[in-house]
Amino acid sequence: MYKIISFGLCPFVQRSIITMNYKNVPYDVEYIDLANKPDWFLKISPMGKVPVLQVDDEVLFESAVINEYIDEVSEGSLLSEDPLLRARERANIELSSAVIGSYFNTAIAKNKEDYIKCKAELERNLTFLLDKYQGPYFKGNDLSLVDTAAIPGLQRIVLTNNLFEDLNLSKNHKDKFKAWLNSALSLEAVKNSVPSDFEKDYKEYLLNRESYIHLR
Ligand SMILES: N[C@@H](CCC(=O)N[C@@H](CS)C(=O)NCC(=O)O)C(=O)O
Repeated sequence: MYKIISFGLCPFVQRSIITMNYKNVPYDVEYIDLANKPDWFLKISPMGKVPVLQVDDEVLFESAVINEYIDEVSEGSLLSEDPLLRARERANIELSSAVIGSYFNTAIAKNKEDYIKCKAELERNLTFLLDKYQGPYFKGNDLSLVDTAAIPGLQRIVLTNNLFEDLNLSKNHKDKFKAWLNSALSLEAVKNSVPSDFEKDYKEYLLNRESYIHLR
């Protein structure tokens, strides 16, 4: 049985949970407090970050790598067979990480100037990603590792005080965003990928950061 070391609000952990849920791979979860990392965790996590996946005596880190591993050891594949398509999917997984990073910087920016700067970066990252969205999932009818990597970021953007409304994206891109998120949120694998009080806890966590988007 796999064991994933988790922090309930972490989007990168959620990526791997979605992948394991979707591929029916059984796992245990152990939550840790990132503000007070236990010694045993620091000994196994090279960068002190979650997720970490324990596979017997081995430890895997980095959500994108964990997801590819899970995909490879389970039935079917969430990456294309064609090398060029597969490379493009991996590139878009990386872009999804940039979306999460620029989103988070926007959500926690302390002043208007930083907020606008980070938001512009988020808009740029999202525009590139949404340009390639086919619908209902990223590459069409089949869910892929791009979806499992991107969904946690999309979900958090709409949970953040007026941020989605504030995004300077075309109507077409906003429609694609909503369509993608709706398809994702209808999946059991996604519904069961966060702890039960996730929305409330996440909003509270952001509010406590006293960021520009909450105080303006
Ligand atoms: N690139 C990593 C990012 C993981 C990450 O940033 N995790 C955050 C929580 S969401 C973390 O563990 N932060 C702890 C720290 O930096 O001290 C991945 O995809 O797994």
